[in-house]
Amino acid sequence: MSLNTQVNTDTGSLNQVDAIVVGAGFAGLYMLHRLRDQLGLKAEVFESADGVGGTWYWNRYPGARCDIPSHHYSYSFSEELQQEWTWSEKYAAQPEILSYLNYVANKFDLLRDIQFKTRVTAAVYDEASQCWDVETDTGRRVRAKYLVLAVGTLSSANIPQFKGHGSFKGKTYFTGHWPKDGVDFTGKRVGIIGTGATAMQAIPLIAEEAAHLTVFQRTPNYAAPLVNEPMNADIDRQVKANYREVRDAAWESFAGVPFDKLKPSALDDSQAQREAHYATCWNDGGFSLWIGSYGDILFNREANETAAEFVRAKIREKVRDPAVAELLCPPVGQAYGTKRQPCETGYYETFNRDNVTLADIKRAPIEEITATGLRTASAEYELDCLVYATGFDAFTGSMFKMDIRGRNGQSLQDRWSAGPRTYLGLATHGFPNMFMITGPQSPSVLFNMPLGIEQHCEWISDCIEHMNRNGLQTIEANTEYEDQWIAHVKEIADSTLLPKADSWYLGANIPGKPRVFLVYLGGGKQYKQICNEVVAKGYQGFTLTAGHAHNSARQKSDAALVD
Ligand code: N01
Repeated sequence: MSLNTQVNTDTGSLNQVDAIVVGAGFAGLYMLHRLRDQLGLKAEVFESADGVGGTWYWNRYPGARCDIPSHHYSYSFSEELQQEWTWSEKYAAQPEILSYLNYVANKFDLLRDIQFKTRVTAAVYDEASQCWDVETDTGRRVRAKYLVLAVGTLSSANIPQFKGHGSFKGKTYFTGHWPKDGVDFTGKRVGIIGTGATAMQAIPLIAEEAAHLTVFQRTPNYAAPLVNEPMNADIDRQVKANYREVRDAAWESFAGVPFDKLKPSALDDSQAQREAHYATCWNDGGFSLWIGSYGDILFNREANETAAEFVRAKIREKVRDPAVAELLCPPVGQAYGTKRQPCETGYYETFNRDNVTLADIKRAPIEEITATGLRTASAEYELDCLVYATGFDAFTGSMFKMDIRGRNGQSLQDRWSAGPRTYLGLATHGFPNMFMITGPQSPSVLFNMPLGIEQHCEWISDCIEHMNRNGLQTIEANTEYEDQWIAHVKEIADSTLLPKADSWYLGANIPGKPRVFLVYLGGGKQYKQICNEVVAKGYQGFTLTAGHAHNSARQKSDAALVD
């Protein structure tokens, strides 16, 4: 049994539940399962889409697939689930990942507590009740003791506002909001803006269909081959027979996916040895070159340049026209892997096709979107379809779309005006009982997302269980621990080359966004240890309170309800 009542407030009645979760992707689904099925709480999930999946619901563009092997890119919390789900490819494509998440939602009977087509517009902390009052665009008003933001790090699209934005009379598509029924580009003149991980997946497939594809590239990117293949039945059997060990090995690794060829320094090897080692990692595919080749390439410029030059040589090998190859090669000075390394399948070879043109919009920027296409500083492009693969307002974009107000009516956006301030990427001062899953300053996007999400959901539900068992009403991060955490995240990041790149890890892709490195780079294992130590030390760095006197009856009842 759990709390599920109506309460009367100054502004009328609203439903009361124990916890509200925003978002029904990997994070929201597992959070609901933990809170409802393991703690026995009344939890409600709000999701703006009409189905589960989060990022995997929206990103249906051609070629969308994970680039961490499917066996790793999945939940580990249920052995039964691990055994009964079989992936069809080494790296699952978006439709299969979405089917998986639907399967999970059905298997754990989650759908009945998710309100679809419902966007949370505001969440305001009410000092009197010490609860969160949440409003939605469907007019729902719900009060909850706990608010969990499971909104995803890459959910809010970055749509550049070029002059003439909206005036194109052809079809405009956004990769992060792709039509459910797909798009038929047959016979069309297509333009795509962007050459990040998304565009690199989409471009080869769009090129196969379109009459002509123009790729508008501002910054060339270093990509490595994905090397996808149908699932090998023997590997699947082996993994399933040893899933515990597979997951343990993932947690032992830096990014939540094990690589077994990592050597300490690129500079310790001769050029021939290095090239052989890079070639092996390149052929392994995925992130093997990026995080599985040499330990110093993301720390030391000289070491980094050896990897960068290896990739440039591969691009020159693959692309027949030397001028196009040069344009696709990131220049010396643009370090390899300091922006997230995309994984590609036939991307570079696509530029050998007669129906594909590469437009350099660094040299000749886009000046205007026109009714018939777009105009750059050097040419006019007539198009039937224009695709924006221009990335995301990462980490904070989705949070700031809601009016989140903590103590004293302070908005999250105001408190974070100089950049996100979190403790462990899980909580922020002034916003009691509000948790973030894979929030800024946690390992998030530089760790295997499903595993990182599980660790956060478990930490949060254990914390809530602790609070309810002990009759506590609020938990709030302390500013001095927040300061220490922010400094710690920065110190680790600054020891690497990553903050030197203009990447979305720093918000550098969004005009006006504070430039703050938003990922904890100490590795998932170390991060998990820190989170566990915080708990072992009695939630060190948090203030936990028993709440107002008038709430004491409720605290007791909460405690009784969950015990
Ligand atoms: O976005 P991006 P993405 N004018 O920001 C260009 C994850 N992901 O969606 O580099 C012209 O990387 C921009 O140019 P520039 C993954 O973590 C995972 O591709 O800023 N161009 C760039 O080329 C990834 O890192 C998978 O100069 C403009 C592109 O648009 C993250 O999502 C698959 C522009 C944006 O690249 C984001 O990737 C795909 C402007 N005004 C993505 N604004 C998996 O496999 C932007 N651009 C799991």
